[in-house]
Formats: sequence, structure tokens, C-alpha cells
Amino acid sequence: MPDTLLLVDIQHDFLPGGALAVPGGDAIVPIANALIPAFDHVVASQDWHPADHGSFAEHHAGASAFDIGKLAGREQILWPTHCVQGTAGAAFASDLDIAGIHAVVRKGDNPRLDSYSAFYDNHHERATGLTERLAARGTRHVHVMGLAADVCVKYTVLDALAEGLAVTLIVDGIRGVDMAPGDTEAAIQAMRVAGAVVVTHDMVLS
Ligand code: VGL
Ligand code: ZN
Repeated sequence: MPDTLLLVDIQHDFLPGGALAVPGGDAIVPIANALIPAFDHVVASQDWHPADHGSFAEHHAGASAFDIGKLAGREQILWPTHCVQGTAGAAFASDLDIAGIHAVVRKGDNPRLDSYSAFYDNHHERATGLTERLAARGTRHVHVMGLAADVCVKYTVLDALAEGLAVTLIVDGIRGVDMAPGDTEAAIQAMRVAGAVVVTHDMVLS
């Protein structure tokens, strides 16, 4: 298929047992592995924070994980320490077919800026280069799956649509944090309203 498969943050820390575990996150790995061979271009994003990243609750006195705090003067959800560069938690899921991935886009390396989307940081100050990479290949359509549905998948899909790409969301290939009940359903609805086509992975393979 001439389109690109975009695998968002399928990393140990987002799987059950990880530092920022997404419930059922491990269930998407076989779906990624089933889709990878069907695409001639597969890009994986990787949340890639320095240990002193300002989104980590441990760096905010008196704060707990999932509190709302401030980072560089702007509102920021404070997360448990996760995906620290070079740690096992930041590595791709061990069962993921890494050999089938053609490019990796790392994000969140600036300690003063968080980056949910694989295209831009949360304040659209810096691009990751993904837009240019896709444009260079003539890619106009991305299939997106990964973790977490209501955080990094959502912002990646919204940015892709804003960049003018067609987006197909693989809905059985995502799982959400659901900090508040219903967040994942709301995220899917927001992606659909913004223009994403929502399918299950068998529809892509058939
Ligand atoms: C993510 C929270 C913080 C994600 C990354 O990949 O969804 N969520 N950093
Ligand atoms: Zn992160």
C-alpha cells in the first residue's frame, strides 16, 4: 500500500507494568505487527524525554502525577516519570516487529516543552520533521494507531489532518489512559469530527 502507517509511542512505559501504563495497551502490539507488512512505509514515534523533563510530577514540589501544573508558564498535565531516553521504559514494545519500521520520530526531548503529537510540540513551536518526510515521499494519507488514544494518538491525528493529510484511524489499534472516564471515546469522536476515517484493522487488510 502506498500510504504510511504511523505507529504512535508503542513503548514499554505505556504497556501494562510500565510507568504510565495504558490499560490493555499490550493488545495493540499484534495489530501493529499484522499491519506492518501491508505498508511500504512505516514510521514509529517515540516519546523520548530527558530525565529532568518538566512534565514529570517528581520535578514539581508537592505535586502528584496527573495533577495540572505549569511548565514554562503554561498549563501542563504532570505525568509519572516515563520514557526517559535510553531506559527500558522508552524502548519499543519487545514484541513489536521493529525490523518493519523504516523511520523513528523522537519527541519530547526539550525539558521545557512537552510533545504529544508526532508532528509538533504542544505549542506548535517546533516541528519534528515528520511533515517533510511524508511530503518527500508524496504521502498524502496516513493510517494511525498506537498509544495513548486520548493523548498522543489524538494530537498526532489532529495535526496530521491540519497538515492536509487524509487520516485513517485504526480504532482497535488504540487504547487510552482515561484519566477521566470517557476520555478515549471523546478523543475518538474528536478525531472523527476533525475528519479522520475510523476503521478496524481487518478492514485495512482485506
Ligand atoms: C503520552 C502522556 C505523556 C502518550 C506521552 O504517548 O500518549 N502521554 N507523554
Ligand atoms: Zn511523555
